[in-house]
Amino acid sequence: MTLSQRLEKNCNKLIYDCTDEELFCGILKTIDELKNEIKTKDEKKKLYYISAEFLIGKLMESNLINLGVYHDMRQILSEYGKDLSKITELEIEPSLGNGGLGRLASCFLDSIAYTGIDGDGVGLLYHCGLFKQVFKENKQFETPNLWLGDNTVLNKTDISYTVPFGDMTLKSRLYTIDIIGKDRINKLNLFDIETVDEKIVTDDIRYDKADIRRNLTLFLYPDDSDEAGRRLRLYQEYFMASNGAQLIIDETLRRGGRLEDLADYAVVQINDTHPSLIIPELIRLLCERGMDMDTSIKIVEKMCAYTNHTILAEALEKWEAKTIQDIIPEIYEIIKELDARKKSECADKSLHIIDDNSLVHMARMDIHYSFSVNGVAALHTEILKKSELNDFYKIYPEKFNNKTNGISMRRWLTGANPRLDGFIEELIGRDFRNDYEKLKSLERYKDDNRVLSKLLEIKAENKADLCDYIKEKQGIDLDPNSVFDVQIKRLHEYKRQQMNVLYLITKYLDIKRGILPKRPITAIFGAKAAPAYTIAKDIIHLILCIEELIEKDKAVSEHLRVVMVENYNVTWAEKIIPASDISEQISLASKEASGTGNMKMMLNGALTLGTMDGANIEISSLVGEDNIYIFGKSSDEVIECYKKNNYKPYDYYEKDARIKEAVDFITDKDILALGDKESLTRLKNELIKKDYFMTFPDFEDYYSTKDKMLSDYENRMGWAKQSLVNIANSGYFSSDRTIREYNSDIWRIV
Ligand code: 26V
Repeated sequence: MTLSQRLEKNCNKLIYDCTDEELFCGILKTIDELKNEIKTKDEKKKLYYISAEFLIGKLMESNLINLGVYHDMRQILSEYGKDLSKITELEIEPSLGNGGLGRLASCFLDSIAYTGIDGDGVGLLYHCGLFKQVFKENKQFETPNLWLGDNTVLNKTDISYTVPFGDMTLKSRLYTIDIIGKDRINKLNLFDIETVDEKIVTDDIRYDKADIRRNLTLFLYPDDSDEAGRRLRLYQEYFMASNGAQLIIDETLRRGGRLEDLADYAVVQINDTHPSLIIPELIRLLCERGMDMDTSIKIVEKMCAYTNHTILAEALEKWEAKTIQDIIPEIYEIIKELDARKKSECADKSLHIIDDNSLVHMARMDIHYSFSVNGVAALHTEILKKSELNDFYKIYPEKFNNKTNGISMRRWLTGANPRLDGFIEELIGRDFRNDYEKLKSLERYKDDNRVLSKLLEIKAENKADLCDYIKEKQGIDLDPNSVFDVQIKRLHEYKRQQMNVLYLITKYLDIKRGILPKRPITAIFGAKAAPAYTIAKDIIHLILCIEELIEKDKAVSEHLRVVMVENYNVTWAEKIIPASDISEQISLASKEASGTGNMKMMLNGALTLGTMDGANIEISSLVGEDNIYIFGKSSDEVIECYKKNNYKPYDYYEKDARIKEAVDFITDKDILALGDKESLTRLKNELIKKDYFMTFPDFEDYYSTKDKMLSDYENRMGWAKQSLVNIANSGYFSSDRTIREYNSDIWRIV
């Protein structure tokens, strides 16, 4: 049966006569049928990728791509005047993730399945997931994102485990999502409890944080600014770890493995510290089944590998011993034993799992009891080895390794940018999809004006599409001929959205004075702030106030627009990234572990404006300094500066007229007329008095580098050439490459 006949059969109607809804259902059925034709082979050893978040995005398109029928499906539909992108609009994006860590986990699941590795994801099924962001009065508000509905991608299983807490026992239910590869189907295992109750949540996401039976799997990262929130998080983390551990043991036994050989059957990749309790939980379960403590520990050490995703101290999890003792007493006893063993070996207190203040350091437990510890980009791993985790590196040098992050090229090129994907195929054939390093051969076109013009044309079309989409979603008219300057990522002070805003204020004031940019600029932001992160919310408030100020000022808005998209998510990213010209990667050097948006925009032909941080460093060495715009202090300088502890933002504010003018404008009467005085004043004072992430010292360099970039943009063919070099060198960032490295160095699954 041809694909077209199959689709027609599954729609029960001629394609031509189908509505988009009918086609949506027909395509789902077609995907199911094709999937069922794939025979998945179980290997002896299996990978479990355990993570608090999976930012999976919509699945229909990527499923079609991995099944190898995406291009045909688009073609068939277009022959009947239908548009696949319109049909996929109907799919609801799952809300199971927050940012880079969760998106990475999803790109990894895609590559694990696609490269043929036997490996599943393990996580929680959050009913409201991450909150939905709503803008009112130029501020972020949070509402529950009830994404589940009558969701079609989730399969309910009959698998259920009991999870023993100190005060109660909870029963889980396993749901799965199929992760479709080329010739195997893996699973994302998501655990839930049946007693969870969405009705306890108010519109502004308040609920009884102590009612664990009803709230356990409602939200990802519940607000932990109070004790009840922190306790809930620990309940979640243990629930995830225990279910994961029970699943691993069950599946091993089902495959004929013995518990003594568990490490030959299962390897666990711990994605940051949220799932770390799987270490003591596996030990507990092995002991419960009659194994002695020494043997269980030896087995678990051989099974677990830990990935660190951040060096920000506040993000490295620490739990009060008494909280663990109270909520999961059996686990606490095991952690105490694990700690005692290391205390007897190492005097150095920085290596102790439980410190003198009775805080349990999760990352320390991971490092002691895993066989592999990896960072996510070259600089990040070096910083871990040289400073943050140096004491551990000294005793376990063999455990440390780097795995530079990657992205699913199928989602971020083929799915998100079919125009560019198709053009690349025209130029170099389709073989690059089996090995993305082959994109390199595009470089032979770098002086070919026809190719360069076509690249500019594709970008222009993508920008026009984005304008239509933003118009439809937010009612805003943007100029597709302007430069699209994009910063899309979680809102955090270290990522320095505030520096971008200060630049935009400077441009605004220049325009007011009659100094006009050569071409209009459209600054696009997408970001959610953690609900209790006040300064991050203040930054969003400032961005939205400036957006409104400019929108109302015709004289300025012809030259400069600011737009913050509401509820930034994977779907937004898929629309924005192919339309981006400038990729803002401006974190304070040493703070961004890797970044992955930087890779996605590079692949889609944007040029990076960035600091020497995270994977920007690898991007820079791949494209060469002529094809990237680097500014700012180096990580060594920044680390030195923190050591000296003598940075005084006020000195910069006083001495640099541009900084002073921009910062003062935050509380200018025109802004105050649109915003909240308390919030804006707090932000201004934070910058002048603290500026912990050193915006001011990098500002002048940022300002002039960005201006240089805007002026280079006017040399359209020169820009297109730089863009082509970026695309051609992005193959290294395929997550297929990253996963092959994980497999050959860590997992070793055949
Ligand atoms: C930490 C916390 C701390 C408490 C509030 C909620 C919360 C949520 C997540 C996290 C972990 C943050 C770690 C993270 O997302 N790291 C990012 O990982 C990406 C993938 O490796 C990497 O590209 C980014 O640079 C890094 O920031």
